[in-house]
Amino acid sequence: MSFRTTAETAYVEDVSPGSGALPPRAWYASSDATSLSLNGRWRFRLSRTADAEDDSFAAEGYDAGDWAEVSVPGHWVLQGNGVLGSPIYTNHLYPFPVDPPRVPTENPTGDHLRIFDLPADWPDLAEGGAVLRFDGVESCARVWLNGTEIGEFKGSRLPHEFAVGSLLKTVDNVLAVRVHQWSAGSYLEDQDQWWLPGIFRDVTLLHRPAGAAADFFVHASYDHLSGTGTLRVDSDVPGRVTVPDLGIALATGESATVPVQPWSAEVPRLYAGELATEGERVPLRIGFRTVELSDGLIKVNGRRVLFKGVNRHEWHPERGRALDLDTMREDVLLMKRHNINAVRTSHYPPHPAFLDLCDEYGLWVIDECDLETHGFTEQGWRDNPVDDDRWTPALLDRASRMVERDKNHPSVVIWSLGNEAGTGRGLTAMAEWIHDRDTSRLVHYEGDIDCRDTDMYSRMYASHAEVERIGRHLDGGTRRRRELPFVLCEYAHAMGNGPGGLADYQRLFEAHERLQGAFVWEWIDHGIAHPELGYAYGGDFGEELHDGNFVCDGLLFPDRQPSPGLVEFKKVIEPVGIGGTPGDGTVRITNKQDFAGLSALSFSWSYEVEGEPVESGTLTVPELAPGESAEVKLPAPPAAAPTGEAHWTLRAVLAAETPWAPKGHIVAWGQVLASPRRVPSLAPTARPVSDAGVITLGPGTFDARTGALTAIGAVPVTAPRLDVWRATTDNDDGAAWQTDTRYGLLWRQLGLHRMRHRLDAVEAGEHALTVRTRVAPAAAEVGLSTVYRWTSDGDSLRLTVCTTPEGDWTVPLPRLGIRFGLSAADEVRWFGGGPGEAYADSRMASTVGRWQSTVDGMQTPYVRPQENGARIDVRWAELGGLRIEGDPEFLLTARRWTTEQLDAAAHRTDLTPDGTVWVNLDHGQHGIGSQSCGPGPLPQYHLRAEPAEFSFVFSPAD
Ligand code: IPT
Repeated sequence: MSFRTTAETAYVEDVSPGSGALPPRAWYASSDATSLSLNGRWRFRLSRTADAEDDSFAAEGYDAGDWAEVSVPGHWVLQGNGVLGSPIYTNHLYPFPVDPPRVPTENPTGDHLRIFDLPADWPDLAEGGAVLRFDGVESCARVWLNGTEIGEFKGSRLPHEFAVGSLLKTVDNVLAVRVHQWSAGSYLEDQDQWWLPGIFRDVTLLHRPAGAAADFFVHASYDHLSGTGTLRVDSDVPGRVTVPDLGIALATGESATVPVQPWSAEVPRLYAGELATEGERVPLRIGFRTVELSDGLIKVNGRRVLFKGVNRHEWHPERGRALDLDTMREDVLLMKRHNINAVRTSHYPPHPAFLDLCDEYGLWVIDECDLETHGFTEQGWRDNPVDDDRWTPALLDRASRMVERDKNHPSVVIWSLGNEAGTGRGLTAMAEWIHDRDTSRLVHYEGDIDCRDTDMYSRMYASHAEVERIGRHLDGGTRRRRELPFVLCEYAHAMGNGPGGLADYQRLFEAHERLQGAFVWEWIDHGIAHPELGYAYGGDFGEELHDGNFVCDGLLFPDRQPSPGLVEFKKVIEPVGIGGTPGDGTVRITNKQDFAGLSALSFSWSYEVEGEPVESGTLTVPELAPGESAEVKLPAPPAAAPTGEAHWTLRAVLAAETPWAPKGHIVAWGQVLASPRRVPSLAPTARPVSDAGVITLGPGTFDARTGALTAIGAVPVTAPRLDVWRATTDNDDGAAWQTDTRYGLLWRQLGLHRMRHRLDAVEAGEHALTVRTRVAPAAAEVGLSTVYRWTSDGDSLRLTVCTTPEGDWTVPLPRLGIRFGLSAADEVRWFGGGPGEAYADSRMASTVGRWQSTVDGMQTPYVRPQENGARIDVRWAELGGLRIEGDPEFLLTARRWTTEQLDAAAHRTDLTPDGTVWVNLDHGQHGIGSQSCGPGPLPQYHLRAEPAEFSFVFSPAD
């Protein structure tokens, strides 16, 4: 038996973009033309192959009464509880044999049926035409209306329109859409995400009155020297353009120059206007801005801009890429509230409404085409469609569908050809077409290392050192490239705990003007809500090939709760710098924005002793132009302040409500030490007393044979002992292709997760109990000679830990500290860094203060469990009836399971309380870095195996 493509289904494997669709044009919502949304419940039938069923279902009168139903927009694999197939996650591997343009015979095919009547207000069918618009269908669709085939198309995240006026009826219209999961188009859509077939964006029927606007291009530039804007609207159908606020009234094709306020991401001034053609009025939202390459820099309105960006995939944990407006708005609000000013729409044009929000709230956008052929890297890019002329029409079709749809958005400042598609003639053709069609924006593509086709040098995951070389123009490369500005289109891989190293990158971007910023990979974890697993990731649906939790690498958890990475990012990219030198009575305020002054902000100070506010007031900050700084005098410390460690906490908050956050929203902050900490002292006066196998020392009770602490006062404890292991993070484990040292693997090879504790001596001395041990893994010569020295003043108990590495340590330690167990603990209070987790290279957002949480509240819900939740710089903490003071400050972690259980868990639902609260007090932890896709922690954040001494004072809490 042989399988073959029948003539009926040949279009599926045809490299062409399709047939029957109208030419691409601007996407807009008419003021007066009627439209009908065809979103809602559709009849649905799934077949295993493209040709299993004939097209009789498209005929009028077909009875689909026994079919299933799905929601449109939607992906059928997310709607049938597994009955309608399931999602597949691969990063770059094609989940089918690579034999372009052929696709597997097993090609899940969803027949969709929708019967509809025209609404009562639909104009007479004889007047004007009608257009049927699909905003997104993955990956290939064939469409019939009332039994007549109207076309087929590919290009999943791009709009396709069909003229259907002559086919419409008043009632009982039958819209039939056959969607194939795999098509030739799939080869162009190998983005790192779930493969999710379906009609996942809106389906709309648009009335097109006679004389309606068709396509139009709003050109609105800004001359920063004269302060004027020039408007010209080119329209296929002539008409009049009015902008009442500017007194503009002119014909299409004509231009007017008037004084305007420019549009920027910081101050997104939009002017309401209208295009009126004979048959239709179209609302315009005009933002005047000029994007140019000048002096080797990307300039907007004459100024260098710095992108503080994220890569945004469209994601919802239940609905996949079928996003509603509220979810899109939530993304934009969360971005604005976290100081983000730019988005790369990785790796396809988003739902068009998202760009309206970017215009309105203010975000710079790199609009990226729906193109990735990453899987060809497996064969050295041989047969890559972007270097094969047969595919060029499909590439040009994609480029034009993006540009034509989105060209009227002021927020879009850069077009991107796509992602990870190698290089080739097809990409060059796309770049040429785009440059020619739209001279008012720049072109981006990362894979073009020589920048032949692009207007900027772009890279992903380059190390700090390399980025610095690029910033200093020491990176070599072609002459063309050397003259171009630089962006990191992806960096700081936000998978699991992390990213670390953000602040070190930001310093470089602020120091070198060629470095125009960067886009964190990525915005949100693509976890799929799952009844047993919490959130599913690759492999959880039994996929043959998959890339595990590499799909959960965002700054937001799947439910859109900000992860610590986002909180860190907000701090690192804050638009106002606030810092000072301890003790000099001033604070330095820097306006780090590109356009705006400080008038939207108000500043305050708070004087805090031991984290408790003593007095607060407003700080008068002079108006500062972008880039300017001033030293601002702090008030005298409050006379009545109690003694103790004190800080000035300075905040910049919104002076008034904005469209994206309420008045008082904290935009930026800083702390200045006012009076240093005094470390706990304890006079060792108590003596160890030995009796019946038990040693007591002050409030401490010990096993006399092992020297193990068993209780502090009335609080039973599982004895503290040295701990060097952490449940490796995704960044510790690193990506398989990483050539740099992947410490997570080396640690495990060395056996740091199975350290043995050898007891050498228990010595009860005059004023101390000393326990000598050696902590080491089987099969290795390395070890840590570790001495626990206990002293007491009768009320409190001090533990001093002294460790000395032995042997040849060639790796840093994951952590260095002690772990002990409490039989009960819930509330946790501490003075130190908070409120959230922080590590050596992800600690900018940690504020010194008095914090309170619970053991459960201290867990960070990474989709794949791993080390999390450490609070840094803790001076003292109270939990489980104990007060613990550190000398020096320590990292605090408390959880209801052991590190070993955390390490073994694949999903959060694998974690169950084991009856003990396990507390880690760390002298240090290894940095976090970004090695799940980028560089590891910088050397200064490595936790070297070195002699160390640290201590804790334990007392029963009052
Ligand atoms: C880079 C991709 O562009 C992006 O889609 C995503 O896969 C990211 O990596 C990792 O999460 S490609 C890089 C691995 C070379």
